[in-house]
Amino acid sequence: MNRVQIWGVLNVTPDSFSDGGRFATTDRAVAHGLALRAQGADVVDVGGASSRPAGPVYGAGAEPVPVEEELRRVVPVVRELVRHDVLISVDTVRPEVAEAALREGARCINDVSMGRSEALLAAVARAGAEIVLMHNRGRGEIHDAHTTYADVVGDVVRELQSACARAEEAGIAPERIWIDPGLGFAKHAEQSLTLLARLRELVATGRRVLVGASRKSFLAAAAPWPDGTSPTPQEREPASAVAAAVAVLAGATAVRVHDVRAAWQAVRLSERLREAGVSC
Ligand code: PMM
Repeated sequence: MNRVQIWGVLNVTPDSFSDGGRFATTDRAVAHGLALRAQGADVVDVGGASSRPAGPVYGAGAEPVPVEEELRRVVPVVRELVRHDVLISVDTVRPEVAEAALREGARCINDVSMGRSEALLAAVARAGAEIVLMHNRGRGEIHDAHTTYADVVGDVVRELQSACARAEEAGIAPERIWIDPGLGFAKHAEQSLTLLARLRELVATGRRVLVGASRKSFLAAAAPWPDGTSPTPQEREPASAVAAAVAVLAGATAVRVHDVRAAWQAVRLSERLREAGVSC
């Protein structure tokens, strides 16, 4: 069976929920990208604009970043990491950023808008690159208009399938398309938990599945501290490792994580367990 990929998150942003500001300069971001690779990341996922959605979890959500600023953050980091032969995905919803990153040698665009932009899809198709279509509604805000599902897993699979069809119509080869359940985006904590528990239904589509549970608030909601307080994002590593293990046992192709060293152990052990017959 193929090895499960580990995608290391590299947020070149001042305001990401879990590691905001730590890698906001090009030099620090490049150094962290190289460290992630050395720790075992197969892909480094570079983001220059936080996608933190508005709602009860994050309040007002992330400030919109002008496209010039996103380009300024992302392009030099991609250029330098590609020069060091790091496989790069770029987390963006903007066609200008996708196009510039692909020109610098990024192999994949991680699109948390599930393929909303025709121009972005066309840029990926032209470059012969890969795309992650992450399930989302609106900008991921957690309010009734977005979080009403007949059956959260069935609806997410159906909406992802129609996004895949649009990507294929735009000229992206089916084997270059990934799907992602979009945990925490337009989903209450219980809905994210259900998607993780029933991940097999996404895997059954035959598409490659990427799962991003790392440090998300639904993990904290499921496992608050004994005094009722919520573990901080950094305190969610043990839960993140469990979620990565569940994803591997359900047949995911890759996990997107902040702490690559912790995920390495969880993923490698889960692969051994899967070979021994354990499944989720
Ligand atoms: N989550 C975040 C950002 N980008 N991309 C994909 N494909 N899947 C995710 O779950 C996902 C994502 C949340 O923010 P973070 O970068 O701070 O983890």
